[in-house]
Amino acid sequence: MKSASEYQKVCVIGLGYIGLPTASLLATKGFEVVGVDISQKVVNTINQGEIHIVEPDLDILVKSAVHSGNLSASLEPCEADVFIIAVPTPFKDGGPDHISGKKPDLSYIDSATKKISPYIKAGDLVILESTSPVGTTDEVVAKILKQAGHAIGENVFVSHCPERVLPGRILIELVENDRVVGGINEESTKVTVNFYERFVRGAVLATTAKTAEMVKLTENSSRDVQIAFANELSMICETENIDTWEVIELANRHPRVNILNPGPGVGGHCIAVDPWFIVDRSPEVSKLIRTAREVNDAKPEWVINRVVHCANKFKDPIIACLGLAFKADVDDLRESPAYNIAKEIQRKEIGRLIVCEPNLDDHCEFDLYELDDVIEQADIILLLVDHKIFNRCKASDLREKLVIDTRGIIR
Ligand code: SAJ
Repeated sequence: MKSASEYQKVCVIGLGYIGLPTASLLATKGFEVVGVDISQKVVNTINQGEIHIVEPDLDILVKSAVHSGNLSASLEPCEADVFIIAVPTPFKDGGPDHISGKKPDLSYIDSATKKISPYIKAGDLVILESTSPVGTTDEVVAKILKQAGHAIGENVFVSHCPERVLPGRILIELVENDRVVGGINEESTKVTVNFYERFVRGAVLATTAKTAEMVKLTENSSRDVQIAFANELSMICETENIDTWEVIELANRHPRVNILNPGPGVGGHCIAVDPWFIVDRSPEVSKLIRTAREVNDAKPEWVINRVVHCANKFKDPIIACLGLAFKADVDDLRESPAYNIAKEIQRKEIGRLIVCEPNLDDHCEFDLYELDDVIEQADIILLLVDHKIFNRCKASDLREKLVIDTRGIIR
């Protein structure tokens, strides 16, 4: 085994929301880093010291990492001491299977592993950071490398260290959060813990690869189940004509109750995806996790039905959508329930739609308006995202309007 300081050159596969911040952080900490991506455009952008994703302060970090000479991007991997795989793990196309739910697509991990294999030599460390179904580190990554003739676990080390950073706070949480490290054997775990301890301020906690995989899926499933509880509660309160947010606020005054916030559904690439990785492997015993997914996935349709109900009270209603992003104060529309609801209102021609998304300058499908303009024009105000700027909306100023507030911020 090499000494910790000999793990100095790092090859990061996948330069997205996790790979790029990780690569640039390592470069600014003095590691020599080559970032690899399948997109020539992404590679060119990074080599010019620019970025292709939006995340606070990432532009400054990438610029300084590239200018220091420690970070470069390439279409091809190269020899390194550490290989970090940070590629997407989406679903396979097609709807949920009635028994095992949606199926994970591990093809990106598969091809990333095959791509780095020719560059791996004795003493190297391979880390899978992508959120993965239990067993992937062993059954996909280690297996492919073993088949290629590497002495896995003996002189080539393989571990899982799941990313756990929150979009919007990635650069802070990359350093401050505790990390969970699980190797395919004890040696792998030890080498990987030593590596992360060189740049993480949080604790680096050692376990097995399978446990580390399950920990990550558990974190996001736990949040999904809790949000589903809040979403179900909001639908129950609506039928009883009770203010959900008052119920939650008062219930949360109990010392052992902490209910999360309802919304128009759960978006993003993580919480709405990862629980299916558990359901897919253990469908018979993951009924609650599956039901939570279904409750959260059904919430946008419930919101649309409420809009239809309100719109029926007008001849040609003007409907103002406040927010398109998947959550507060980001510009990310990936898997956004707000965006999907807006599209559906437009498709169904429920009324004339006007949209305010303060974190975007423009959008190819919607004309975007200032907050004051949409409020003035609208008959129905549909608040979909709790962006800070929407806190300005006061119930007392909106008495003439019909308000559907899916986030409970208009008081
Ligand atoms: N949401 C609610 N009510 C809430 C909290 C969130 O409706 O009370 C909604 C949001 O509006 C959004 C979705 O849930 O649509 C997810 O947002 P989020 O802020 O809960 O989480 P993400 O997807 O941005 O990031 C999560 C984080 N996981 C946990 O907090 C357990 C992050 O730490 C992970 O690294 C990330 O998933 C990931 O990449 O897996």
